[in-house]
Amino acid sequence: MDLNNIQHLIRITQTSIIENGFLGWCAVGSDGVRITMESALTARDRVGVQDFVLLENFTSEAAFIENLRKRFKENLIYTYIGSVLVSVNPYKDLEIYTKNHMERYRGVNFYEVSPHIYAVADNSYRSMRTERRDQCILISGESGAGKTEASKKILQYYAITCPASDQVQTVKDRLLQSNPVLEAFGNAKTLRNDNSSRFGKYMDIQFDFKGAPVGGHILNYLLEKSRVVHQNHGERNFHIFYQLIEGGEEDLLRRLGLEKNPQQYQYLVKGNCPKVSSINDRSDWKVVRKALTVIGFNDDEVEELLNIIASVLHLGNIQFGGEDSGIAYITTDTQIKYLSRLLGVDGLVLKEALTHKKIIAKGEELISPLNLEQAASARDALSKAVYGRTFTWLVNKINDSLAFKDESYKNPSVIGLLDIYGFEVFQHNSFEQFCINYCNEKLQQLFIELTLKSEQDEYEAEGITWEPVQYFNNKIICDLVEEKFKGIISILDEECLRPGDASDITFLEKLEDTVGGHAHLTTHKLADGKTRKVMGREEFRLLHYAGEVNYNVNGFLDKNNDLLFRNLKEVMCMSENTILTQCFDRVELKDNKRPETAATQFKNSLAKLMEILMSKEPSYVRCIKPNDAKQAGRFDEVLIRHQVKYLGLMENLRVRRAGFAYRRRYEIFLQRYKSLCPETWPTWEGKQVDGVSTLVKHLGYKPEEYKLGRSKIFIRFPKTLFATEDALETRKHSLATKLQSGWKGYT
Ligand code: AOV
Ligand code: MG
Repeated sequence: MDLNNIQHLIRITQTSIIENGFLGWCAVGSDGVRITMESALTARDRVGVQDFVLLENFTSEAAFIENLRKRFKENLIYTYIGSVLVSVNPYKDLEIYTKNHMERYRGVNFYEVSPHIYAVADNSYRSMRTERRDQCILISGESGAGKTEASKKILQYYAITCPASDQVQTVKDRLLQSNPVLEAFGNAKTLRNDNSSRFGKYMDIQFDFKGAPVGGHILNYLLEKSRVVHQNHGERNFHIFYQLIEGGEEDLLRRLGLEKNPQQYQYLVKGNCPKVSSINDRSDWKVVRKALTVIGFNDDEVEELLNIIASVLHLGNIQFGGEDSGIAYITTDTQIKYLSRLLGVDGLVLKEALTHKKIIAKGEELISPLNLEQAASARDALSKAVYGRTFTWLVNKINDSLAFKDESYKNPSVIGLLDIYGFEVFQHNSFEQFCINYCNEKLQQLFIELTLKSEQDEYEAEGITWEPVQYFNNKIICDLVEEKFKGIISILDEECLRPGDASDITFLEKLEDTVGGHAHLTTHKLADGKTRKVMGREEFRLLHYAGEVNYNVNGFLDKNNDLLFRNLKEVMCMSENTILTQCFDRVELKDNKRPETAATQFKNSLAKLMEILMSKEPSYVRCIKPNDAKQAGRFDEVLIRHQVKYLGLMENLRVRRAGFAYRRRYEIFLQRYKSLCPETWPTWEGKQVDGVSTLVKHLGYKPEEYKLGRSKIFIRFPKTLFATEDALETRKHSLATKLQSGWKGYT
């Protein structure tokens, strides 16, 4: 048998998976001899089962966990549930992300090689190319489970394996380099993760008709701005502050008026954690500095950006006196001098703005002095606004640099990558955790809608006989948070808008009154004797899909209002720093309308995101965190079982086992494969369903392999479709050979 032929026709069939319970290679030579090359996968690759669908006892959670454990011990962190990839964070570098690995997954069907994040990336890419349908890859899992790492691996895969030209290379470089920059400004060390994403990120990668990445676009979601001014014990501020201080060149720091010691800065000392063993701020600084240049920031822009970062630190060190009189004044003039120079603002005006409040009532300006506490909170509000808006500016700037410039080519194909902040629970949970966990509820809801629910709804709609699988639908929690008038966000907004005695506590009381009886919400007042003990007076508890979280209402109203006094906005508008003048637009000063609250903005942006995701064909990566100690090799069974449960993996498996791997609308299926059957080629005149029926019978599909629904064919095993794809390939190949030898007709 000709070896070239084997290579050309090499295909795995899933026969071996289904029949033997492990993956083996099957190659078919041109002489029709089928050989099995199991050696292509090592014995180690075959520890446990690579697809949970193959578990003998597939309804047993214990068997599921045992399979994960066996594989994890062998550093096999990836396992499928059908086409969903389950990934367990190894907390150590594995040699599985090399160029050689990328090559192994390129253009190869999902089941031909061992499970890998590259297989998911490649599969989406090929679907996008062959079916011309936009894709998205949704990565979920709790904080520290490995979402951000997974999304970076996917991006790297496209950057290395997709076709490139000089122009495309620039786009690839920029796509890759956007990561260190956004992580520097948007990630921080938390108790859950040393590199925790503190913003949600959705990135579109755009491809041209040749399949080369030609552009990108990022949507960012609610940055955790409060971290700029406060960090819990053991946590840090955003990485960029430490990178600049530790890595910044001496004359740069001198110019910025910064000392080489993070402990000097009030905004960096709250968590008492300036250094993290897993992070090298100094070398990260170099990476970020270079990345800014690759993305296309010129020196002036970098200078202005760093002026802002340094200014935030100086702002944090501004202190106030005036305890006796009750009227605040600034006691730290050095900071004002630096701020005035770095931001190009008048020092006196800034001082005045930091200690007075200006409001416009009935067309008249009213200025009143602030007390100590008010001044400190005005200062912090300014720092948060400056940092938050600069972050958005940064994302916009990166988007400009990634923008697809070819006007003549209107509709690039898209693969979207979603990497949000994972579900998190701390000892103290505030407005930020509420938003983050709500965002995770939405993503879980989408997973349910698109896999568990829609799969079963579709069988019903298509008239396919089906044994329903029960699952927990978290829509009830999403509704509790976002419903009009009586959802938590509505109640919070109402308190934010209500003049008079509205406070965090009245918000809590209103929650009790309105949704107190809800199965997923408890408050101190409503809790039974047992839970009352463990619940504070200022807390409400949500029973999320991923577990219980107590939220402390302290600060909810302020954070949701997210107000910045007018005179501070005015100072920023007058700044000579051009980034700031883009961030603080004068138009905002003219508009006296109350802006939407933070939670409502977030809710609306998530609704838009869901629409974007629903319009694309999704793939899922479900990340699992193996232990809370961030340690390699430790498989904490209790923790893992909890995640398997709430991620709905068992239900996912049950639906998958009972279901059909592929489905295609009749017209699409017929269009693609009609050349394989003399009766359907070149056109089928009758009903589409009859054409498909004729075609699959001709191809030798057995009755148990497929079902015909109202508008679609359902195929149970991937191997059936692979065999059909193989036949198509062979047909194309023989056609090409004929054409090469001068053949002109085709019947
Ligand atoms: P997350 O994105 O899911 O958490 P990360 O992707 O940041 O979690 O992963 C946390 C840490 O785990 C990383 O910094 C790595 O040290 C390690 N890690 C994750 N995946 C891998 C991998 N495939 N190989 C080696 N190490 C890995 V959060 O952003 O906090 O929700 O909000
Ligand atoms: Mg992350």
